[in-house]
Amino acid sequence: MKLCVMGMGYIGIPTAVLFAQNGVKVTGVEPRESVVTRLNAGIATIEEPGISDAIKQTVENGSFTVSDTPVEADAYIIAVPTPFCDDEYQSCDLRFVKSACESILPYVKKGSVVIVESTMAPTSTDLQLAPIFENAGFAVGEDIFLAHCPERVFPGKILYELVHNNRVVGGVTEKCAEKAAEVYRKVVKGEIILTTAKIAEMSKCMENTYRDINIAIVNELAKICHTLDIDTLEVIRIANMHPRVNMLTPGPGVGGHCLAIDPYFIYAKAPKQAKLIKLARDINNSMPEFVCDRVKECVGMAPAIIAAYGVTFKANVDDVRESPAMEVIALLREMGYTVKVCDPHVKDPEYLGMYEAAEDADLALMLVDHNEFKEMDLEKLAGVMHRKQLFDTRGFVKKNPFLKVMHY
Ligand code: SAJ
Repeated sequence: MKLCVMGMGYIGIPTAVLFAQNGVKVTGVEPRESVVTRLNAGIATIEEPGISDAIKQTVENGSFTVSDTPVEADAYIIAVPTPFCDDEYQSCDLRFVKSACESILPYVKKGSVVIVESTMAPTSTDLQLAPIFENAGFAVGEDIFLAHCPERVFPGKILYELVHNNRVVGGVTEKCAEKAAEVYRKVVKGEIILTTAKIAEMSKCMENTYRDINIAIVNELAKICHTLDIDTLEVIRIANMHPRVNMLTPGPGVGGHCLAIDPYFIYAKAPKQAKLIKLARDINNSMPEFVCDRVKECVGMAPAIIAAYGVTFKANVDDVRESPAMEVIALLREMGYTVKVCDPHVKDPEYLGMYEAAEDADLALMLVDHNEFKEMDLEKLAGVMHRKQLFDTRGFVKKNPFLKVMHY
């Protein structure tokens, strides 16, 4: 089988190498020239456990190559970004998905399978993508087979989850779903669930919305507990001892390219009904400001020096998309504070080493729970600080004799 994967990002690359490791000849397609060059040299362009070796091995044995143009293939997997539009509802922007579909039109032949993995608003495949192929003369479900198979892997565990997770395969027709399922059977060990394209779209958006709402409730709890002077993390620890309660962890907000975006895709389709969904988004979006208010309580008005730890949207990744940590840092600077930043996962000439960032600082502010920060020598940290205090928005730093630790 020949496979063409459109989009060499966080999903496209691991998907491509996984198929390449399983006897499929894979061409990755990517417009960014530097990414094409680096991948073809066997060099990883994303941070993800195991990905470097997998790229190197599949490029060296010739099963994975990358190009800036599509090729003729038996199956196409589209894994390009779906940002939100700059409109009132932040609806789903299908620009990149549509242009990927259009760019493969000259190569698609009778019998080709086209699978879109990018997250999309419900009804996008049936109403927006199928017509692209129909208008080019292909009968979808007879000549070509179009399906939406949302990616549901967890950054940090992508290579494992691509194989072991259940896979939802939503066809425009039943035959489309069956044909797309055949493609995934080559690599997936989890259950393959056949359904319609719009159920697949809605279930994917809803999974992330469900998690976003669950994070919103603990973030709201953090605000309530702050007002009432109650220890939030202890409340959650004890509440979670109930057999049917499993509260998540509050943080500086919700980021990444999934939870912070997908709920809007549903909201934009039914704004009058999607009240809770929108409220959860608003609560999570308000967290960076709440963090800044807490910082002001700790150090007083500017000027003061803040050492900010972590800029990524979550721990142990290099991804800063929609990162609330970035927003906190920008807001603190707007408030007049000097913010020194440390993040071992992100290369930036401005970023400092772990203890260097804390020199003369009035507060160490934990925004991401990277492993490096969990292993920090707190005595050494306190030793270089001006005021020995730490505010941990992620709840991982334990009380210690060297500095005062504050949580939500
Ligand atoms: N977060 C909290 N508190 C928590 C858990 C997460 O504040 O208790 C924050 C994180 O710090 C981060 C954001 O939420 O800013 C999202 O992180 P995440 O770890 O919840 O999820 P993602 O975005 O890395 O991956 C999610 C996953 N979806 C679900 O768990 C329902 C993953 O399975 C999906 O494949 C992925 O979205 C996706 O691509 O849609």
